[in-house]
Amino acid sequence: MGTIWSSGEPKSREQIEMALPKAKEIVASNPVVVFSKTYCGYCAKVKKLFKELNVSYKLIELDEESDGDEIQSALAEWTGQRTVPNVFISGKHIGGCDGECFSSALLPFWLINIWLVSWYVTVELADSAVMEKHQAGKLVPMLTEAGAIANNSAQL
Ligand SMILES: N[C@@H](CCC(=O)N[C@@H](CS)C(=O)NCC(=O)O)C(=O)O
Repeated sequence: MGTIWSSGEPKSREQIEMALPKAKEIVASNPVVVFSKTYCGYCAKVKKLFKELNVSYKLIELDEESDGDEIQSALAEWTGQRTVPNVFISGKHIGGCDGECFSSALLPFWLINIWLVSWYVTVELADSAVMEKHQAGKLVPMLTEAGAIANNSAQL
């Protein structure tokens, strides 16, 4: 099992290349997929929201899979996102929970007045995360269209 900061030994190209089709197959054959880790607080937040919204989704706990590290590396190559949760709806990469890491990482840029670029990147990344999509009212329609919410009265 990996730690919060690393996911074990670096994976070989061959291992990643074997995991990539598996990750793609999981995403292609399920309307909603959450790649998660059991101890991850951000993942718990997304799982709690999906439970409240009554979402049917495929949950892959990477720290419980024998090839979880390889799948995580394959997802990183495929989507550019290494962290969990890593959420897909209708085959589309949605992103993580709330993008907090990205925003705080941009603080130094604000301090040296590259405010325009920082603003653009922050908005782009924030909008790609599950919580922001939900706050913007975009998540439930996506989930409903994907057939993952039976009754879209769940407008929490
Ligand atoms: N801002 C991200 C943060 C996600 C995050 O930092 N996840 C941690 C686990 S709690 C992670 O993936 N760490 C790297 C790893 O476990 O390999 C989000 O909201 O999704």
